[in-house]
Amino acid sequence: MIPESVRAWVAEVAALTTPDRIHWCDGSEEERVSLTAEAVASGVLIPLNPEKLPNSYLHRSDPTDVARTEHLTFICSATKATAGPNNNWLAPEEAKARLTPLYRGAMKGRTLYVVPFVMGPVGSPFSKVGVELTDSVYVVLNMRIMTRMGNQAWGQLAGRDEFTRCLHSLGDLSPDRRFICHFPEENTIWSVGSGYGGNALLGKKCLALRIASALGRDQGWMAEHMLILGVQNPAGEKSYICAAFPSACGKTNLAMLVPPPAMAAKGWKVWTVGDDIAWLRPGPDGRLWAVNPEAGFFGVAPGTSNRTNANAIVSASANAIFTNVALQTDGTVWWEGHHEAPRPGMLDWRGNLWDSSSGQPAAHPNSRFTCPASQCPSIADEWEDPAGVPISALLFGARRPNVVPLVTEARSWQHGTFVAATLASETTAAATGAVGVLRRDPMAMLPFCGYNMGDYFAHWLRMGAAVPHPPRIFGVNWFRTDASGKFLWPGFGENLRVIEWVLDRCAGRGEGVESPIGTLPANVDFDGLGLSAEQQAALLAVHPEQWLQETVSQAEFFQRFGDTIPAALWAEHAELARRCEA
Ligand code: GTP
Ligand code: SPV
Ligand code: MN
Repeated sequence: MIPESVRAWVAEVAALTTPDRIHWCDGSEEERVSLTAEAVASGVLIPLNPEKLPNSYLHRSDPTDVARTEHLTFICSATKATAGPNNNWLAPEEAKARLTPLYRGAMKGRTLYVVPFVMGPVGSPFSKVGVELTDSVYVVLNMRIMTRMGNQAWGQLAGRDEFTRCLHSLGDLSPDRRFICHFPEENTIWSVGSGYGGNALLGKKCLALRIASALGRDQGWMAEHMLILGVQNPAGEKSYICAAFPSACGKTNLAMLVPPPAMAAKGWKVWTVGDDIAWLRPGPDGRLWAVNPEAGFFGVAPGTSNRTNANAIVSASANAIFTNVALQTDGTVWWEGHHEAPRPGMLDWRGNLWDSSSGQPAAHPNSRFTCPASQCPSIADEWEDPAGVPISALLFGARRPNVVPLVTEARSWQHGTFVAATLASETTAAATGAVGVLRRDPMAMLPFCGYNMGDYFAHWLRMGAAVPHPPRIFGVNWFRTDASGKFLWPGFGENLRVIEWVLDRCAGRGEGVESPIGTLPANVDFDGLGLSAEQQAALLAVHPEQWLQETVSQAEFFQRFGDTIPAALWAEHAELARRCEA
């Protein structure tokens, strides 16, 4: 069942990395038990309270290895132009010359785990197979949750040679010897020097976004940094939407939205299909259909509570791996924004006694929980449907303290592509580097697009033209603040009020008011939120002079991409400036 090409590659990697032993993962429960015991014995995992968090563990990563490292992430395509200004680029031969010495002997004293996995439902012709070779048992146990891992992947391959070769070693964990390299032309990923999240769980950002985006360009589909949500209105009409927000800007939370009591009482229902990645392709009905290629959640812990995201709390209440959270004395976990109170004796994410007066967070701001999607109380029955779900609307949102209103609808697919291509957000702790700096993050894909973003925008325009009934496109912003820096919008469950208007627009209902940047809602249901008339107006305000300023920074961003920016997007840019001046 295992292709000869896999055996040959494993032998080649073993000769280079010289592990003490090789373990071929089968994905079985016995294997999970024995690998977990191994991880506990070596201190990689700390068992948590078996009554309160059954079968769950804490992992503390190296303190210098706590987030994706975009400056150490490379696209190694044949030419720099195909990688584009949005990516770091290395020539494939040069990347291999640099990384090979870092892999040489790197697995001495360690086990080489062979981790076969499927992204997407098993048996679906659209799913993709990867094989990750890694020396991290933490990576294996996370991949077991995040993907369909084990022998089923060999079945999915059915003897074919079509799989992504994912090579990973912790190396010495030094940021000076850390590289995350993608070879789209060889369907290969090489990662070394990090054990964290998107740097090391290679099925996620590396395969399902960077490699997949390039495949989608060639094959007529799209790999996007989007959640997938099912919504049923009181009339019983069920619709699906996707939403792209940059890292740590609210996808998991929107995906698990709990309708506020007043809307639940009217009959609103919400289901989760995916929380981070969507693969979209044209369906036979001329709409775009979305599949969640993942099998689990790798969610941001801070801010997650019974009040903000009860579904995530339940999802991660068993069979979970927590990374870099704080540890309470009773073997439960804690982070900033948790609904429980921190108790004396709590250990911080590094394992030191936490001093609440230190001003230091107890959990790392990018601490995370990994848990199976099947445990989510709001998971949709159809979440593993190989055909996916038909998408009515695409939302693009980010952290914008000012300028961007709560919601606007784009005038067309082309205008919506422009809105998405000019998305900007304050940076977060999900990647190393400064936090709170405004940067352009088109489609929330700046760190994840595996090729030149100008060509990616062209692909978006082509996809819209290829689909007779494309989703409507909306811009949203949950993060607008008042003069004192306080969020104007309550967010979380209340975001369903915005979605109500979005779905009304998709159904041809929903009153709108034209503005220079798109259609604003004539009325959002603000009832019961305690917002003053000024606050309501501030949430929806569009100031043409601020948007004229935006067009300057949009132009600067587009200019970096030279003539790869489609003329249609420059036309939308000119049109925005014209409308602001009018
Ligand atoms: P990645 O997993 O990094 O791709 O992030 P994500 O987009 O899934 O972000 P997530 O939903 O985990 O949210 C990140 C942070 O934003 C958490 O601390 C949330 O509590 C907070 N957040 C999410 N939704 C809202 C909202 O509607 N309003 C406010 N104020 N904060 C929110
Ligand atoms: C993100 O940073 O967007 C994540 C977490 O979803 S990671 O898997 O580390 O990329
Ligand atoms: Mn993400």
